[in-house]
Amino acid sequence: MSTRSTKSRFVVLSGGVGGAKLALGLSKVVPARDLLIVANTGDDFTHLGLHVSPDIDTLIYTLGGVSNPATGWGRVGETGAFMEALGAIGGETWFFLGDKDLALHVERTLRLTNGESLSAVTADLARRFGVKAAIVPMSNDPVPTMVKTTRGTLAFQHYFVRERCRPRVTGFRFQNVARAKPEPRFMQALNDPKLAAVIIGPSNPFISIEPILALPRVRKRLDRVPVIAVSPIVGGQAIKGPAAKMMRELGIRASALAVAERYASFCDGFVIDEADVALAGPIAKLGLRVLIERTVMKTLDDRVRLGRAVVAFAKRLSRKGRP
Ligand code: FO1
Repeated sequence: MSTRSTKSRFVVLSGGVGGAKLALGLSKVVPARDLLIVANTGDDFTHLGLHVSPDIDTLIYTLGGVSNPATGWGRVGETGAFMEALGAIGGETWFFLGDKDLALHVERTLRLTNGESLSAVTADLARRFGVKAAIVPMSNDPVPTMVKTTRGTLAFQHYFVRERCRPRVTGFRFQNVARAKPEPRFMQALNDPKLAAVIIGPSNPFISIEPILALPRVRKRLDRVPVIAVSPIVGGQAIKGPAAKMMRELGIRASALAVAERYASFCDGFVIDEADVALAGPIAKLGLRVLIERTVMKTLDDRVRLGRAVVAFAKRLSRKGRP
């Protein structure tokens, strides 16, 4: 059998909405046994006494077919009776927990308190939502993202939701990351001889992907496996969220080229949108192979088409080694 045909497995690194859309597309073209989806947990926090894992939940709801299409996070057909009742008695309502979503946070918190790992809870919840591909947290250890801003350092959801990303960002800190262990299946998948490629979803590089890369041994391992990234920036704008704003505040051009530069030391292939065709040459000069595709995923067809294109791209890329 040729080397190429034995390499059939994919690891996807995902933040919230964009990564989850690509993961859904990939789940339609890669058999479930060959796909491992690794969720950023830097956004996790304890709120109202509950363990909330936004990126894991966005993945579960998206792949489970129950995500809210308007927001990308939370559940479709959600109601807000709990929030309304909480507000009426003076509780904190800046972070919206829908009634159905709440059930998941309560159940997860209970199981974590009873000693189950975040991996075990995630696997069981995903199964109950009918998700076939494996979703794992990047680590079972807490690695909360702290956002450094000109108004001081803020816990991630305080920056993102409570302050609506308004403070000017000066940097990030992934608390406890040096002591955290990557989730065992994640590490196993990175060391699997059948690994075809690691796919970095179109997620925010600073707050969704870099917390995963900062875990011990992960970044080093990427030097030895094919890596493909999909740009989260299209035409100088973030598809969703504050990535472009953060780049500008950090003195980095908001462009797909700047993301490619950030990933160039470990990335082999970079997927850009048709709108950024002019950047193909400069990105290729970084030593990356470039795929030009429609990367803005509005429909399920868009997600599947992009998933298929990324898999085909991965198969075309030779084993690790710059062209
Ligand atoms: N994002 C918001 O902008 N406002 C919210 O009130 C909010 C609540 C929320 C509840 C559960 C959940 O899983 C996600 C939620 N998000 C909310 C999204 C979340 O803060 C971010 O999308 C991610 O952390 C960034 O990937």
